[in-house]
Amino acid sequence: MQGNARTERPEPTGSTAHVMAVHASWDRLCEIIDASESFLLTSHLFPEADSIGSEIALAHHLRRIGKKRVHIVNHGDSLERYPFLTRHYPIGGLETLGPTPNPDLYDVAFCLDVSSWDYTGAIGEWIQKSGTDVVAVDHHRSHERFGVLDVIMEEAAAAGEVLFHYFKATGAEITEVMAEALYASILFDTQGFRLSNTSNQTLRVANELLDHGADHRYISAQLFERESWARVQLLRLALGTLQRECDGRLAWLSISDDLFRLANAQFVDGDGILDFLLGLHGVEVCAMFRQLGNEGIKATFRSKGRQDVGALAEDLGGGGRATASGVLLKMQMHEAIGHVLPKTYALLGVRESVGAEPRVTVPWG
Ligand SMILES: [Mn+2]
Repeated sequence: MQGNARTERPEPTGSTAHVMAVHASWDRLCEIIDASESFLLTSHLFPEADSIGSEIALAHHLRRIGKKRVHIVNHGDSLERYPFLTRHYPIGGLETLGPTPNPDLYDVAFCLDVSSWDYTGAIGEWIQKSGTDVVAVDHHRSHERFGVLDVIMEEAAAAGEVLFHYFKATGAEITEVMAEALYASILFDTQGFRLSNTSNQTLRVANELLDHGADHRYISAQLFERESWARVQLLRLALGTLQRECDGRLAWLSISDDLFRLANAQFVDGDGILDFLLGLHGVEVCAMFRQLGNEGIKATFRSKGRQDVGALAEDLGGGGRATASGVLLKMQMHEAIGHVLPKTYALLGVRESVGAEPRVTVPWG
């Protein structure tokens, strides 16, 4: 059993004020963990590898330092996509918590990799109504600061990278399972160290995680080479709606409920399509409009780095990072597209769409 004692401290980068703020956060986080016995860990809707990797790594750490009650609870299914991570720790749904918010069930609720209550679903509602103290650990610039402590490192590539710095700062042992989970977080959120959130520091952290037993080739294969047939069918149908505008600098597509049905796929199966579009030569920004049942349209954005799609999403009422962002619009598909596209043209510095490809008519378009 390992204590939570602080040992050597690597210096965070950035301004003096930022360094001091980060140090203060580690101290405060350490105090909160020391003073608590029961923990609820959650993340955003449709949790992906950064969410789950962060949850698994933190749950393992808390168990190793002797905490008895540590529950990971997510809204929606998180078990199918990353069995190599989820085999290491049970992940429950709302049924774990029970229907009535109970302030006595947990001392602390960790909200990992999520910038707003809007993206926490039923679990977030339960936490808010229960009045449980919240600690947020995140790397999104637009974080709404809803915790008794918010540890937000915007320079970190992933929530998993933030947790790594915490473990290092407090001298916690990083086990092989934790290293694998954190490496998966970072590898996923940088899409294989390709996105502009990949800093020197990120690569140094990744290197240390390899030293702690993470296997780069294995984790890469688990994250990027396990596409389901339904996901590839959805990609095929979604590409039928692909539009190229602004002289090829903007690419966008839309996925209606019909397409999800045709592909026998779910909303979450559309994740990753934008990263594929970003591979197009000449494209600087891409957008995807996905119908989320009756909730509305989820618009997501990617940028190669010149344009700040985080600011675009914030302007629309959502959030994210400069290179990856999103917003849920309570609109019909055509309204959402009409609302968002002019703003993407403006982001690219053009007044209106120019050089649009003639739209290909497809039966489901
Ligand atoms: Mn993340």
